[in-house]
Amino acid sequence: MAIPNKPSGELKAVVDPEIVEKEVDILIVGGGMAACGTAFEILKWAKDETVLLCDKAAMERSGAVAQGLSAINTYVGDNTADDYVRMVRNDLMGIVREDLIFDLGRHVDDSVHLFEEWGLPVWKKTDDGKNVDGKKGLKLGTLKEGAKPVRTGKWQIMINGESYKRVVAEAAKLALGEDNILERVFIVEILNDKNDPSKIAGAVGFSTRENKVYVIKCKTMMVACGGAVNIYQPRSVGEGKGRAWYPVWNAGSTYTMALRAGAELSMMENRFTPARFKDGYGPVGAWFLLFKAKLQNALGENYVASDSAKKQLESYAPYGTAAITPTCLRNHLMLFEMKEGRGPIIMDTVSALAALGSSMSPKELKHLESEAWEDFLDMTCGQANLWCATNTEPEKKNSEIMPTEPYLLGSHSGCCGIWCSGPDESWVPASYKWDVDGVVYNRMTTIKGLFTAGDGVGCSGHKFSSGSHAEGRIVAKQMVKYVRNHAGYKPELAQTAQELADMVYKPVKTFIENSGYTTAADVNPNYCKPKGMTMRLMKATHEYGAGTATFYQTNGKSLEIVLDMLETMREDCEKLAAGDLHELMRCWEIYHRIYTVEAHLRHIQFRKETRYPGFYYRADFPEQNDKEWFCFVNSTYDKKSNQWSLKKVDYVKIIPD
Ligand code: SFD
Ligand code: AMP
Repeated sequence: MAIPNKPSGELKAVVDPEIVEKEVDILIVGGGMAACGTAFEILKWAKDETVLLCDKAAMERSGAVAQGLSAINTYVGDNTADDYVRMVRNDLMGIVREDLIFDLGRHVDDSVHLFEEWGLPVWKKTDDGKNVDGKKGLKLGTLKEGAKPVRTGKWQIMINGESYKRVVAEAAKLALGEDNILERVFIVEILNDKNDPSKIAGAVGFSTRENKVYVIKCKTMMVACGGAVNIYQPRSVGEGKGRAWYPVWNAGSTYTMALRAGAELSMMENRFTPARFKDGYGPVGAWFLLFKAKLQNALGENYVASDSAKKQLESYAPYGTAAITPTCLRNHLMLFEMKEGRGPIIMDTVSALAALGSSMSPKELKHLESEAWEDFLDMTCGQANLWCATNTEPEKKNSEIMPTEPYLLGSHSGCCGIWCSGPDESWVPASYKWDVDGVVYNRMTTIKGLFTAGDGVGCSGHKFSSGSHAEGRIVAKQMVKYVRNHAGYKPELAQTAQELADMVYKPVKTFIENSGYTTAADVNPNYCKPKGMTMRLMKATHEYGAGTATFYQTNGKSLEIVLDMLETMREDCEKLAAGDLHELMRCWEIYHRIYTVEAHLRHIQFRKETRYPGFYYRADFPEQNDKEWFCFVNSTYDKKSNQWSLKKVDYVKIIPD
């Protein structure tokens, strides 16, 4: 249940927090789109089983959809699931898990229909081809009844989505029941079974509002804590540093907790470096697809249509020459212009709105302009603020577009994540599915009983908000099946509850024991604060790990240097100190970020080619090398020996071109 905000200030942490022990059958870690899908679905299948959901924040506004969204980017509608696979495969340069993507494509629309049923306003197309927004669109019926959505691209539909997350969370909470939900509980570590470490046995976390540690035993668990943000130096510094495109609160917990539990990761080398409105991080999709805006270089040229761009794209055929240019290659073209000295890149909003408005009445034109603002007010309101602050009226003044710092995620236009079993169907290759005692569990990781969804599932990007929800629902059913098939399993933890609490609260003890040595709490010979560690991490990845400092380039030597720095940072995390509960959360966030970015860079080090030009470049292997690298890269980490192992895994094509 949610705990109200404190009247003022952060709660001081104490050395001996209360320990709360719980035992449930099913644990859901995270409260975002995927977890809300699971929460909504699970009690339909779990009749006698107990379920608990833990979110580090309050579900109404947690995760990537906190600020709302203006579009649902995956709605299959009249398209086919096969075509959805083809689109994702092309966008991600060929190497994807087609079983997972197809499985998602055939289920995703049902979640979108539910969102609309729960009150999410969806734009509609009238019979005479006009766009009407959500409220007016109600008269035209629902998508499920056959009303036509306003398509921006082939897969995306427009919504009035400022309250999207509230709508989805409300349904999730009502279905699961407040008593089965712990908000403001940050999960720190997944716990393997004492007798069989290949199995899941529970998790440990702490409240960010009370001095309490939660030790939770479970038979099965889903980890769905989103992607990883603030692992690279953002372009904005100083007062703007807190800004990012993806949710600043998601700290790679999904990947770090899974890898530390021994789960195999896949394609962690993939990242998403989105092109966004500069400094405000406003998404570009609606501008490209709905408003049909074009980009210009500094010379006012439509560089995307130039001969040099064509030549660039041809060298990455068949993806570069496909009807829709993959997201990374769109970035590559932009970076090419910038490196040639023809930046900055400008989005011509003025011409786009003028062209659309040319056949409109003044009233319709006003509405169009308000849609342009609403796109950001519903999703990234900082961008609308920046427009105000810079006197930008998009019908009068163009805006700059810029590739941002990199993010790690598996649900948007990226595909890093955890290696998961596909569905138990004959067309799914044997290497894509595995069983526990003869039963295959869809979306189970390589650790028995540990599932993931949304940003957590590797090799299957372009799920977006709707697909993440649908995937969470798929996992719900699988977890219930797992629990039923393991009814006799008694999870046992290797550590006592007190040992776990001491581990979680170690930064508090470090602070309390040492803060008296200095007058300034942030400067101390015996500890480091998470803020300092964050700066250290960002500087290292920025300079050596293909951050914006080097136009996203790295090479073998730089990787050696940064990986060495990360090892030292992990050692120094032993000295992290937290004076209050918020800072304790920051300590564990930075710990999660370091492991996650280390996995990312180890994968980049292993893959000796440049698979995603525009997202990152191996300057020492600048080409795409299909002969040697048209395969997945998977990794595991052994926390006892601190050893990483990486390997190639065969790609299997399922859906023909
Ligand atoms: O415009 C812990 N996304 C878009 N999706 C769309 O469908 N349309 C869009 O328009 C999209 N765009 C967009 C998007 C996201 C953002 C931030 C912007 C714009 C500005 C992407 C989707 O939002 C995304 O795909 C899904 O939300 C992913 O779902 P999921 O469940 O994998 O992640 P989450 O929703 O972020 O939730 C994570 C949850 O985990 C919690 N959490 N809980 C406990 N312990 C820990 N250690 C935890 N760490 C994290 C979080 O609190 C949260 O509840 S556009 O750019 O294209
Ligand atoms: P974005 O706002 O960049 O996150 O994009 C939203 C959606 O539009 C995603 O499905 C993108 O793949 C798609 N998209 C964005 N820009 C383009 C473009 N120039 N061409 C084709 N699809 C795009």
